[in-house]
Amino acid sequence: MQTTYVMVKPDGVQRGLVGQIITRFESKGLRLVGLKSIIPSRELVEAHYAVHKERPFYDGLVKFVTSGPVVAMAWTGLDAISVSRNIIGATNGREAAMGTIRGDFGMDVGYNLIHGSDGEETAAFELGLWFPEGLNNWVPLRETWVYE
Ligand code: D4T
Repeated sequence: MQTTYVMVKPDGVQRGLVGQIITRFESKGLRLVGLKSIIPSRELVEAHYAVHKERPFYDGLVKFVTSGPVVAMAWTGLDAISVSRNIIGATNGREAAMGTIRGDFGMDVGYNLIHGSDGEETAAFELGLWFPEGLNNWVPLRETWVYE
């Protein structure tokens, strides 16, 4: 089992897509182990996107993600990291496959609605950053019918 960090960005919250986005992860069979709505500090977002510090879009990205509430989530499941990346879709909404969140709802690279960890190390780092209080340890009864 893996746990991944997923975040609805300010554009997804402002556009009222939080419910539809959560539904996709929930109905796929992933287990929700952390959820909160926060307006993140600049410090937190800078740490989250530290790998992009030298990229030309970094300053705009930090400004965007600190501009309003985000919905921070942690989802657990078998291969949860790649499964979540598939649910999310390619970075640019105009190129993302239909049926993915970005493909169905997005038109832009910057305003791309949602973030998902891209590997096990990143997931561990991001979960520690956004959920220092820890995650809920539980197994939903329905999981009996999710995995054979
Ligand atoms: P995240 O990290 O938000 O899940 O997105 P991706 O994993 O799909 O994409 P990424 O790491 O390449 O980019 C991180 C973040 O930066 C924004 N961005 C990216 C941007 O504003 N302009 C750009 O040209 C690129 C490449 C979007 C996602």
